[in-house]
Amino acid sequence: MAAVGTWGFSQPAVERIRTLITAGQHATDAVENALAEVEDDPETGRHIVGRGGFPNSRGVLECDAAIMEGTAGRFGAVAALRGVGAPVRVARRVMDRSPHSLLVGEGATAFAMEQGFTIEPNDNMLSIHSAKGYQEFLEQKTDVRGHDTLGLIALDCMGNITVGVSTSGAPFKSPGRVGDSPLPGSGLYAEHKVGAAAATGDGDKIMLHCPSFHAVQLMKQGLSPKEACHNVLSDIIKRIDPDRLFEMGLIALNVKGEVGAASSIEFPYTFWKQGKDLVETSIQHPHS
Ligand code: SD4
Repeated sequence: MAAVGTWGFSQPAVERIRTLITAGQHATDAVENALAEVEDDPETGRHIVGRGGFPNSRGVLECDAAIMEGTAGRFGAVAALRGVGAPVRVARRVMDRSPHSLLVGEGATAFAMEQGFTIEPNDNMLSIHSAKGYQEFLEQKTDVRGHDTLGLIALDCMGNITVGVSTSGAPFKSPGRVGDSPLPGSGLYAEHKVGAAAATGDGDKIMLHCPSFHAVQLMKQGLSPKEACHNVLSDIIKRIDPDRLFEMGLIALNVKGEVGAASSIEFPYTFWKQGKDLVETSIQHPHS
């Protein structure tokens, strides 16, 4: 059993996964539940995940979330979803109860309604902090930037590996903008008997490189999660103009419970492995 999460603020969510999988919960349920708790609390998630996230340029919160289960190779995602406090729960329904993989915008909202989710007015979706941030954006008094997708990977006691991600995307983005997070292979990827990976950072750039798919394929070829993440990042660096290197953090976990990360920025991530008492935080320094 093991779990890993992007950024320091994933610590309580990784702790939650540890409790759930130790009690025998399936990795998919544990990832969904841990992500949803952060999403639905407006004060957690650094204002970039679920309820309480920064809205788009018109003041409306639009969220992206996805879940991928390695065991059965299943995937579900929503993008630019409005009015739902815990978008990953809708992504899970897309995976479990629809013939589709990704639903966006109005169609995602309609599906959520059909599935019994309450669609809340936008005012309920913003926190005091995110509403204030939006006001400052309108008054051109803010330089809020953020690349803080919450990505979580869990390996349960049966060897199931599942990855989930959630974000409200780039603060004050264009309506309808979708980042890397809900795109399989870019924001997340999982493969049975191999491992899983998740990305965070500048999704408009990340999505061109499919880093999560790449990392999992390298683990399949025998690389450790750390080697895989580093190879993905160096491969990107080789292919782009150095001045155009973008913000990206990548985490990976294999089915042996080994963890790795690589980043182009200072990137804390948190992890736990069976046999350890505590969820630990590690800081990945750029290119190190
Ligand atoms: C995205 N990678 O939507 C996500 C979250 C983020 O700026 O980093 N936002 O691009």
